[in-house]
Amino acid sequence: MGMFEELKEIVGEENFSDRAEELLVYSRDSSFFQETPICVVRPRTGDEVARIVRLASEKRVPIIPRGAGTNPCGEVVGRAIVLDLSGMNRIIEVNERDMYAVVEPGVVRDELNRALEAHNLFFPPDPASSRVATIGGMLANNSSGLHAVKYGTTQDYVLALEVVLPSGEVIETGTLARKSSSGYNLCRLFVGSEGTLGVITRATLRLLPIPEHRETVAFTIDSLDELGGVQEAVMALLPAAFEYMDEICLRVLAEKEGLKVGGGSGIIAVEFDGVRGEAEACAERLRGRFGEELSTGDIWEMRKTLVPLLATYSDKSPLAVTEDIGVPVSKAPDAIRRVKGIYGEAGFEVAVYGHLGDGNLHMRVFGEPTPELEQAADEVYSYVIDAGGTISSEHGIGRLRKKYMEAQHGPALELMKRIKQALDPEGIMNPGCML
Ligand code: LAC
Ligand code: ZN
Repeated sequence: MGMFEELKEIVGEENFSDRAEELLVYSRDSSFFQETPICVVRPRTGDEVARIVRLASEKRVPIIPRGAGTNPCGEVVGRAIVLDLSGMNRIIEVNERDMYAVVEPGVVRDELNRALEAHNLFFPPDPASSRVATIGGMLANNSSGLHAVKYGTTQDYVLALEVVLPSGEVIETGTLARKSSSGYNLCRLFVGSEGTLGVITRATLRLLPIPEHRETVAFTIDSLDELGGVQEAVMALLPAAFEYMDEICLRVLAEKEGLKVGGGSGIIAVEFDGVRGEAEACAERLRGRFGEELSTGDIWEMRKTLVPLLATYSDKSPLAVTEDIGVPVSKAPDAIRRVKGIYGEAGFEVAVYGHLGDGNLHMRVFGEPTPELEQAADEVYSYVIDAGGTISSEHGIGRLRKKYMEAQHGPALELMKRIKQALDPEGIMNPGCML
């Protein structure tokens, strides 16, 4: 029997495709990479995943696990069997007393939180793509987003994982206890591994009680020189979200979303949460201190739609190149200046925004992926590494940033390669990604 026939036998005819039009859809993620997969399979159970991976391992055929495909770094694009896990979307258990949920990887982040509302619980990591991003994708990238400044990242909420290893063998790692010092932390190894070490088929996630109140304050700034003072004032109050958007973002939000704003060269949006009186008091401390105060009605909705909105700014595409760099928090204002300077000198316009409370800056460069752009990106990354920062705060390495891994990690990269070799000696799991 040919491999396609065997795959059909595992997942059923309707969950297999090698039709050109479907392969075209799976040939892209949110990056500018494109490659046609060999075929697509949509497993429904962990057992099916294990059988598929075992088959791929026997046949030495590459395999790429995939969620919603929101990754902007070419992480799930390649000549491989694409394993679309979005159909494995059951919430298996919610435990209120012990505050955890057991979920399959295809559960969409916002849908999980909607289901958790009835239990007065929530899963804090909050990527801008939360309406579509899957838990599996978030685990694969250690995603975080808007609330990381107070709540941390996906890895901080993983109690246990079920993983199909590249051989097809299934392991469970972690416990239901809130903390553990037992053995190597394999959960942390698989989180952020971008589908290169195995397939996560089930996750036990730590949850928190929903805060009683959320209070938002947003205002404009007139110049980047104010950012240091703003950061100091906001960080001292332990914000739940702390976002910056530059002048291009401000203009796009005013034009397309009707944000009412008189002027300014950027926007700061801050959220406090917790007991009502305390959250309100924190916001009050910021009011009237900086630029024009903005109506906060849907500022977070606007913020979450920024990436698609930036596509309307120019007739050039808003490219994701150096789009989630991270620097020590206090260096963020300087990093914004440097990034704008580097791209500006190379002749590119760039929109910069991001999670100011984490020192995590996003940017979209308007243009084409030319050698000049790549050179400017090289410069940005080398500045970031020199500043003690990271080439990726939350989106992962994918195929886009592989070439910077050595500069970032030095000899530790060799150890990463040895781990990969130990777990996946045939190199079938998402080859070409990350390492
Ligand atoms: C954001 C995504 C790009 O924060 O991480 O908008
Ligand atoms: Zn982000």
